[in-house]
Amino acid sequence: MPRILLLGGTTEASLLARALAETGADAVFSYAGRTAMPVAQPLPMRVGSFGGVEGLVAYLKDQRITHVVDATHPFAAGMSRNAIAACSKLNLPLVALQRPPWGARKGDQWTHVPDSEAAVAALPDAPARVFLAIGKQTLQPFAARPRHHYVLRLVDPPEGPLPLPDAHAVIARGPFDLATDLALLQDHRITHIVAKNAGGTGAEAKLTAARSLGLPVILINRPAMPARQVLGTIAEVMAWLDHPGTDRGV
Ligand code: 3Y8
Ligand code: NAP
Repeated sequence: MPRILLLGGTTEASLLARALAETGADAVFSYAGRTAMPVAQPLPMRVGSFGGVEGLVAYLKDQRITHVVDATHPFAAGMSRNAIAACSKLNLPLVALQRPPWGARKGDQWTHVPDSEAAVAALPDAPARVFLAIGKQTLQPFAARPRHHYVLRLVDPPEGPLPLPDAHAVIARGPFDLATDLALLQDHRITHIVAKNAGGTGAEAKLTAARSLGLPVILINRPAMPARQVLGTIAEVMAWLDHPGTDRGV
């Protein structure tokens, strides 16, 4: 009977948690504890960081974990790299559950950039009204362009002052829908959108709204990841858990 560690924090992780709970799987759902009140899961939860690779190795041993599913966000590169290192060290089967990146459609005005610094450089010189839909961890680079008006969307109210002089924070937790995101872009007279190429459905509404309003989007590419086995659907992960096979995924 496999004992599974599910590294969560995404829509796909929540869907997989439901599938595992329905089959009575022995699994633990892990959050980093990045938000004040993470959504409850139908599995036993642990919240908080592990303490680096060593902490994760100790956890995997202590908890007698036999399989790790990394269903974290494509931008949660630190956690994913640690999972690869720890599973390799313990020779544990690891698989990543990840959604494909978003692709532009005909007529979309998308600019792809490698990181937040390049996203700042891609903003116009003239003052703009920017929907900064990247959360709160990577806002600092935008302080270099204080003349723009920024609308941020955060999960929790900011604890201290934002690093941007002209910014308005919308407090909301996704997944988001088209009506909400259309209203946000129109109400705030947004002229540019900056987003991470997260993929998935939970954050896609702003791109659909931008498309219908003919607004330009600056999209930050995902960080590069070391080689690992990646699956795209819940069904594939469930099958992998039954037969992890020779390819341990690390
Ligand atoms: C703590 C768990 C589920 C998971 C839902 C998905 C969808 C809604 C859209 C916008 C973009 C953003 C942000 C976003 C989305 C889902 C998913 C997703 C983007 C929660 C959650 C945790 C987090 C952490 C949070 C980050 C922030 C990023 C906001 C829960 C709600 C911008 C990413 O305040 C902070 O410090 C927030 C930090 C990491 C990115 C950042 O760098 O600031 N997610 N988001 C997880 C943990 O503790 O382990 O609180 O319930 C989960 C979800 N957020 O179960 O249905 O699957 O992507 N999350 C991005 O994609 O760009 C919002 O506003 O349009
Ligand atoms: P990150 O930068 O890759 O992780 C930094 C550190 O946070 C990790 O090294 C680990 O600490 C801890 N950590 C991250 N995810 C964890 C998890 N699920 N369980 C336990 N510890 C975790 O991660 P992040 O980008 O801050 O993302 C944090 C969480 O938010 C993840 O669950 C991710 O899925 C979710 N999320 C992130 C984004 C995003 O844009 N980054 C978007 C949506 C959801 P130790 O090394 O000390 O163990």
